[in-house]
Amino acid sequence: MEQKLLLSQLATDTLKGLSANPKYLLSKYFYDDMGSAIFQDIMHMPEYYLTNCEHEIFSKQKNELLKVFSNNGDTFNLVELGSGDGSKTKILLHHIFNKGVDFQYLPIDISQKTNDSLAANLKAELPGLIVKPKTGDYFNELQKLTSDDSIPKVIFFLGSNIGNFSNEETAEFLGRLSAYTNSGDKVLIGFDLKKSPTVILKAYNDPHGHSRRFIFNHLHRLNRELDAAFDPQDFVHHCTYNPESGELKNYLIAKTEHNAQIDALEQVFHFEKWEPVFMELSRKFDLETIGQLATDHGFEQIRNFTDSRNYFVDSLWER
Ligand code: AVI
Repeated sequence: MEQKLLLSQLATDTLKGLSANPKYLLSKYFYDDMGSAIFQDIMHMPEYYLTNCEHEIFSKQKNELLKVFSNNGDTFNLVELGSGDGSKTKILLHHIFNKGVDFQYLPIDISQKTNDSLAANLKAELPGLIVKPKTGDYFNELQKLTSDDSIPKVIFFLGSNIGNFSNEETAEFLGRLSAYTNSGDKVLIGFDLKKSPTVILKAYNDPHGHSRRFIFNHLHRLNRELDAAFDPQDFVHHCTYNPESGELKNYLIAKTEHNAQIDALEQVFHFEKWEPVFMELSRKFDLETIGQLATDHGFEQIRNFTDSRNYFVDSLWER
């Protein structure tokens, strides 16, 4: 039932995106099982500095982080939106648990499979920790938490996932985050910062080809799930970085003029030679913009935790 619903949403969004001028596809569809596995490869490569930076911030500043999460060891719920395998968060979970602080970990993820494996993993690693995974939409789950709980929350949204949102989506996301938090609740949001364009472009145009595979997986997914007939040979991956706006953009560009049939949509799409299909935005921020986002959405910025190279920031805000 759920599979059918997801499929029809994919079909609807694909029809809309490929009928638009200029054409686009939505990056949220990168993350099927195959795409999630490729993203793990991306996170493990040295050029993709984002993961290492956040890992460094958590490893080196765990004491300071805990101090701002919990005044005098007061209890709290640590909620994580899009927890995935929780690899970075585990550094903090170990630390907070070992300090004897009374807290529960509530990871929220869209994938039941991911949640099950995280829960099993934490049970083995930290047997005494209370873990209550929630599977589903971030805000549906957050709403349930807000309505039935008076324990202060610290909400994580890590990895610069926020960078994949357009300005409108960012405003909507932060607006809803604000609506589902109470006075005194805190949020920790990971933002990738503006830096040398060479460093940024290498992270998204890596020599191992993982980023290319990641972007192309979208076409493979359409071939698999919508009976599309895309030939990856007809496209080339291209990424651009605009140092003024901080926008890293991923495209697929048609190498030849051609048609591609999508059976599930009963439609043929025409591509001109060198026609771009916009695939993903990955925005890089400056500290001033981050502070502005906090105040615009009713949060007070408490502290920025940066890595030693100032490549990345985990920004802590309070409602
Ligand atoms: C998930 N997200 C934060 C990644 C990013 O860096 O924007 C997705 C990604 N796209 C290409 N490489 C990684």
